[in-house]
Amino acid sequence: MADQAFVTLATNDNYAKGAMVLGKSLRNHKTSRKLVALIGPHVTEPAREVLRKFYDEVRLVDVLDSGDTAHLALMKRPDLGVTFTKLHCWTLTHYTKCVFMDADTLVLSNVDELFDREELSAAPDPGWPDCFNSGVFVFQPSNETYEKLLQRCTDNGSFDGGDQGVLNSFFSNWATADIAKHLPFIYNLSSIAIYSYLPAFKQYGGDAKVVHFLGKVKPWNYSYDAKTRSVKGHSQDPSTLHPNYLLKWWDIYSSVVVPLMKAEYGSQAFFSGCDEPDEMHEGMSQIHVSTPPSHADISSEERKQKWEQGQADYMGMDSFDNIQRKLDSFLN
Ligand SMILES: [Mn+2]
Repeated sequence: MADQAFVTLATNDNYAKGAMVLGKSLRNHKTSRKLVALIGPHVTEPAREVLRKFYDEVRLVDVLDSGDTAHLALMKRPDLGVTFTKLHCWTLTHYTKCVFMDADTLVLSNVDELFDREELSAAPDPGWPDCFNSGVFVFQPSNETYEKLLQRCTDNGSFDGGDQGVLNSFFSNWATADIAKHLPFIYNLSSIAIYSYLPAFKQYGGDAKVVHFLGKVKPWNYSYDAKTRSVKGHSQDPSTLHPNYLLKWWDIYSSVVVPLMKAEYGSQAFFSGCDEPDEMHEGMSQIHVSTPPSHADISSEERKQKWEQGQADYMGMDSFDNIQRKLDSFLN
């Protein structure tokens, strides 16, 4: 199985957090395949280091620096930068077959059986089911396919501005040609579907194997109360109906990813998104988090100590605005 891999993509540190949780969820469910993370140049060194703990291969894709077809394509279509980065997965020719998974997906059980499928297998998109959703798909790395995809991109662009449009135009007979290439929806379940067809979700949702956090608000945009183990501020989101997926994501993130990120950042500040007041007294976990504003009256010595322990009060006293004001007062 060394010639097959799950592949994901992180273009910044937020998506890197998603990739870490995805990687950990694949490991938790004991995949026998390799794990590959493609990263963009904006992913910082500490995040790369933590990604390496979950992924067998962390590969930098710098389209601007590649000097090849992708670079030329980007010159003509600068709007499609992230898309070109994603298409790069076809160049992983040291694998015979791969499953691409977006960094905003989460695996709920072992999904190695996906490798029984052929290129291009994917699940229907909930918005337009004759299109496949490009958050999870089976593909076969090939430089020839890669070049053709880029060519298509440069000539025709993308009808939706992203990789899903490009891939659906390229694999245009997906809807009708071969039902074996239609992955069951439980391999790419989005919360949008919970919204639009609740009875079906109640009937089949329990079989879900992969959750896709589709839409603008991603799991890492919320914050989490580690003390009560609850995700905060998601009342406007459809996932309120079944917030346990979001909770599952935060469970892995807060217990496994945050401690590794803290260790990697060292004395540098890392904003985890976890609130955990009074952790010193309760001894609940090793997660070091921002001090809640209610602690605003601590002495400056105490505050300095907290800052040095990586417990800066990002939302309050140590917020960027306050730091800037301080800097301005020195400069003026
Ligand atoms: Mn996605």
